[in-house]
Amino acid sequence: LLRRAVCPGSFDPVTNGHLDIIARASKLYDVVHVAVMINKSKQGLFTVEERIELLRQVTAEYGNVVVESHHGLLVDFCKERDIPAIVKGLRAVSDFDYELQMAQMNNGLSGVETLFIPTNPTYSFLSSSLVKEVAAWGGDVSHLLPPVVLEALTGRIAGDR
Ligand code: COD
Repeated sequence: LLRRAVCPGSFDPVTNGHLDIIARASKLYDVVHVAVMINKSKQGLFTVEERIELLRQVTAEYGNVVVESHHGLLVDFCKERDIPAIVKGLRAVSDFDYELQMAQMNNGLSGVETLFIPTNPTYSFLSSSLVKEVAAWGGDVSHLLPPVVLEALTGRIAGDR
């Protein structure tokens, strides 16, 4: 029996912070599903297909990571694939309230468990939205993103101007 977990998120785009959690989860489980959750009310900078493509490129080296998208509830994604565990990174106390709420809701809905990995302190301030904002104003974010993601982000911002 393969032990499976899911790392869900928006990944718009994937950062070194996300990648740190995915890499650590990939050492604990046989298969890690990365789920790009589709949120119709939140238009991203990257399309879901672009986010998946970037995630596939930067997770290829781990060998046991599968990247997929899902439109709907995370618990249904888990049920369809027999995934008993959600793995998430916890950055700071500010993440905790909302993460606890979601963990309890998801457990109540289907019995799925949520496990938290403490963020690498190097990335504790890092989020996709801050990276996009800093990059849009010409700030250096090269130490916060994998090279292919930096290239895609720089290209997208130049195209928007
Ligand atoms: N360091 C470590 N981990 C990080 C970092 C960092 N710097 N940044 C993000 N992470 C981790 C966190 O665990 C985070 O939860 C995850 O990566 C994804 O981050 P984002 O910003 O890409 O994604 P979010 O926060 O928008 O994701 C929210 C979900 C899409 C997971 C959530 O809304 C969801 O499950 N939606 C599906 C619909 C559903 O089931 N709703 C009911 C929920 S109870």
